[in-house]
Amino acid sequence: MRISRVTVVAVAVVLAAGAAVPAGAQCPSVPNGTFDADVSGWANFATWNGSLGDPVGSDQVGPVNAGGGGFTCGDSLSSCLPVNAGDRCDLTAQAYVPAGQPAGGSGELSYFFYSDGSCSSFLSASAVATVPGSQQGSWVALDTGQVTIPAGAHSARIILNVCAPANTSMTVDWDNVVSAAYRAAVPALGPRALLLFGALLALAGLAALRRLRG
Ligand SMILES: [Ca+2]
Repeated sequence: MRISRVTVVAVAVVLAAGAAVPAGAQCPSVPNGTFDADVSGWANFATWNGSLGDPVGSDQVGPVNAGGGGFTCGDSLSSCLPVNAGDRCDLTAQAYVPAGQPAGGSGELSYFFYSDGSCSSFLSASAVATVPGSQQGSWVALDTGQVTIPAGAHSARIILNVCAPANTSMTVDWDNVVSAAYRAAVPALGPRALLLFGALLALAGLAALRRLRG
């Protein structure tokens, strides 16, 4: 049985699409990222809020009180999570800044990495996704984008950070914290690319027909 050029092209397209999605990595698994009933797995500035969430149940971080000394931050820390250096991960969450918060404050989402296995020896912090204090009254999706677990890292914490400008108080609610393998967005084909792709398939089909008629 002869394999037509159309089949070869179709198989190549399927293989190329598959290659755009990287193999899964073992990313730190978020403890209780939906805060359905409590904030178990989280410590420090971590108070369960049963009246706010998406759906209800969130981690209220704050109030962080800054005195005259300047910008002050407080963290809600996840429990210590094992990581594998080189894995590519992506950290996402939703943040809610209640009305009346200082516009100059912020909520920040990131990983902290440690060189030991028990989150004792700080190594580095990942890229940070930020909600500004001025974006109040709605749930805002935050995404760190691709984070490569750094060489030498053996454990990590997820950090829900809230920062207040001098002489203010800042609170941010958090929900749906997810840590997962990073998946590159596969670019959608535009109308022109689709037309070109269709024309190429048609040409390949015609060539195959001519060969069959011999
Ligand atoms: Ca929730």
